[in-house]
Amino acid sequence: MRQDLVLIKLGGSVVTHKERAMTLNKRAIDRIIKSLLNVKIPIILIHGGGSFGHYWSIKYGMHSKPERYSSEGIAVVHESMISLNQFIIKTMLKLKMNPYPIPPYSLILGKKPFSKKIFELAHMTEDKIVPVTYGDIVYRTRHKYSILSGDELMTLISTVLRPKKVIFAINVDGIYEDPQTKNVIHTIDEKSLIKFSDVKLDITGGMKRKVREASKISLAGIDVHFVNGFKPERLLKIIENRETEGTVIKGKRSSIGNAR
Ligand code: IP8
Repeated sequence: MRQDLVLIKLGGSVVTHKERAMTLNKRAIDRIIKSLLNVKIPIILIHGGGSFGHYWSIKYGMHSKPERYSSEGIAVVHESMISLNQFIIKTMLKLKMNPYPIPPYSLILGKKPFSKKIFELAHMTEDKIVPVTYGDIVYRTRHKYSILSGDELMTLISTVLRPKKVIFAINVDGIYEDPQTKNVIHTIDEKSLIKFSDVKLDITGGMKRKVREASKISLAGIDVHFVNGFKPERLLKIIENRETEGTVIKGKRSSIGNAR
């Protein structure tokens, strides 16, 4: 059963100025959060690290592989994410959206999603609370930590909760067919996903990871949308099932009759 829920990730390049260390994009945060006031179904929000978490994790040489990292680095990266999260939470609070920050560390058990806790996020939305979680450096196993990206959190939460809508708000109009022409691909289905991995389409770093996570979500039979976070009206249109600019990765239709 798909839950009457929208899961949105605000990309780090939307909520921060990625090229300037520790710099919020206050205008973008304000516009996108305000637009969410018009959403009629429960929301769970995730945000990325942008020039907060990414800036410091690069400085301290941290990545998604669990390793023994500098304790100082772990503390600094985490604190930077808390301060970015605090700003987003305060913006939402001013608008009476009842945000509730959720440390991502509480949503995993080792490599796996901690389903019981993830289900609780959906329960919290029944009380008109908006759970907000974020990419972060997290404890994995004894002495080992790793970066848990907001993109991975999208997969962990989507596969457990199966939200009606799963949306990545990014800093461009969608997934480009070709970065030169900037032609946006409107629909990606299973077949084109395979082509995607074949030709190793020229999607770099961040975008590659997003597409990888989105394809995992689509394998669970869920459509995944990519939309320009600087154009919040498009995000609303997706939620309202209206046509708009962006990319959708179509959920795989199961031959055994997956409820969609
Ligand atoms: O921006 C990573 O989250 P992302 C957060 O979703 C950190 O990849 C701490 C680098």
